Amino acid sequence: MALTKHQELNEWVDKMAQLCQPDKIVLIDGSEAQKQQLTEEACSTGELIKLDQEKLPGCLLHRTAANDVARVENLTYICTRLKDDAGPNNNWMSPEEGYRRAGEIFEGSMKGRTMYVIPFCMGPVSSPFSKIGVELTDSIYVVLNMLIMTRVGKDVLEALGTGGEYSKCLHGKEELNANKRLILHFPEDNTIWSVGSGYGGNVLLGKKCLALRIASFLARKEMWLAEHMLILGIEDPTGRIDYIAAAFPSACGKTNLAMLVPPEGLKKKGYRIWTVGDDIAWMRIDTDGKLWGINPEKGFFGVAPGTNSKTNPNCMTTIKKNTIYTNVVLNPDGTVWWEGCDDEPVAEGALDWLGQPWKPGMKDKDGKEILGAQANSRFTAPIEQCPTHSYRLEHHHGVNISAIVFGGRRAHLAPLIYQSFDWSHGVYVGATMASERTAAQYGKQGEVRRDPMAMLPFCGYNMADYFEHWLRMGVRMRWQPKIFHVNWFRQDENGEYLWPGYGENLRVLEWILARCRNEVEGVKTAIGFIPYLKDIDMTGLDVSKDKMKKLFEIDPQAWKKEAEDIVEFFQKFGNRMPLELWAQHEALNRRLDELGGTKLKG
Ligand code: GTP
Ligand code: SPV
Ligand code: MN
Repeated sequence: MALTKHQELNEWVDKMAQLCQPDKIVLIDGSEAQKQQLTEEACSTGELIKLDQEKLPGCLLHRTAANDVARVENLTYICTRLKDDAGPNNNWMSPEEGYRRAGEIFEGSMKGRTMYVIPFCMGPVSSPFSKIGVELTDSIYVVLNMLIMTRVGKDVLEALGTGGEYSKCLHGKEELNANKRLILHFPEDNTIWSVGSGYGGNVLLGKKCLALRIASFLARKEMWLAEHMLILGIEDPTGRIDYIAAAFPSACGKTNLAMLVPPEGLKKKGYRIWTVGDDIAWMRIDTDGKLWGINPEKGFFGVAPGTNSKTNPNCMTTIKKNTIYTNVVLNPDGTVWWEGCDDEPVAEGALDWLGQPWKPGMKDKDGKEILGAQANSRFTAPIEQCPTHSYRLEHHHGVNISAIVFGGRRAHLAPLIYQSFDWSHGVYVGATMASERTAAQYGKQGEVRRDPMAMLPFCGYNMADYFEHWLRMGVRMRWQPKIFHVNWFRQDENGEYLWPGYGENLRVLEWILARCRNEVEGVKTAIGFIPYLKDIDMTGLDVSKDKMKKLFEIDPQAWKKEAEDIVEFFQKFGNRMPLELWAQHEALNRRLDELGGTKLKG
């Protein structure tokens, strides 16, 4: 019997099966029974470990290979016909070379294994926002993660019909050998080939590969935006909800902000937070001329270390059941542990993320503390388990976005918050973002790198064209969201964070909303508007005036230096770089000369 009613899809699956030579092909139907059966199978082979089913019902643990713990930007390629279309922001290979090189690795790689066929939808099934993909994989871990992260199964095939369009996604674990690892995107063919990895963003192909790299390419053609952004709603006591979309680089606070709990001091104001998404936003201009966004995912693939009941209580509730943990510590009682969770580590009998006996305080031969959980260890959990999940998650055109917030991890330079002067300047602020590298990707941790709109690793085409696209989107909107920049990570001279962050960030969001509603004035500085101190509600929070001054300090010398770094970055794009952004750059330099640094005002 044919696999599906979609003839061309069946033929593609056959062709890929001929290449990979699996023993069996199994269609994933989204049913609970099939999920249970696959879970049992993976537990019997050790691919997954069942956790204590009373304390953590439906929860599983997975350990990746030791060399396979994060996205691999150096092995990630955009395979367009023309190298320039991939741009200096991407690694490039010609499509021929890509198919040939990966094809050699895929060849016969599924012998003795099963190939699972996962029809999935990014966004509510049948929404005009949504895109369908089909992922072929030989990993049950991938199947079970995709069941949490995306909409999978029969109704997706139904929506696809006999000839609908879909992204062709092929994944194979092969030997999990870093020398045989490639993450390839063929945007002109709507195709993704990923081989040799079993880790998150490399293999859950609906996520970064489709929903950002391929989708950003499609979004430019179709005039919408596919962004590395959380979306959250803030409801005030009158029932008005304003939605904010925010782009921070990997492991820089999207999940935390998306699930924010109002701090004690602001509780009596009666805000309610609604979580729409924590990683990806797809946004379109609707007939009302406003920007509307959906979260194309339906689960979280979030960072474990540092997650606890103080920093993110909603998240802790979310991950108590039906959650897959990756690369955390296994306690002897079948529960899990990670650095910065609620509990003390157990003294005896725990296994670290590699499955080795581990005790707190253990040191390696250089005297460095051995982490129990991998620094980029994660949890996969359904969004509907989040106490604050938005009731509009299934709404086919999402929520109206009032503000766009960019932000990075900057120990120095960037103030707590500033607002761009207008849309074009806001695009410049996004395009000139920079952040310190985190454990979410291989590379030197802590090094500041330019990461425009938090999309450097995820833009599926030449970023100069992407900036142009952002500028054009602004022109097409009748009501443009206001654009802001935040930095929760500024430090004092002792390396201590100046701002307490997490729930307290609501105080900054309040100012953002007040600005969107034209309720407060801003102080004009060289880089944008900053708040009058009186307009940030500090009830119940003790941050000294001196610290506040440091948080808002704008050092013209340091900014001049930053401006030079920006020139170097922009120049990489040659004459493809929009002139508008060069004009914005000159304007910044001029303002730095004229206005100098900050004068903090009451
Ligand atoms: P990806 O899933 O990789 O895209 O990351 P993300 O942006 O969702 O990052 P996440 O919210 O998981 O935060 C990553 C790290 O930043 C965690 O260790 C958090 O504890 C820390 N963090 C988040 N918000 C704040 C904050 O406001 N202040 C400080 N100091 N740390 C924060
Ligand atoms: C990120 O690195 O930005 C993530 C995790 O959200 S991954 O899915 O691995 O890309
Ligand atoms: Mn991310």
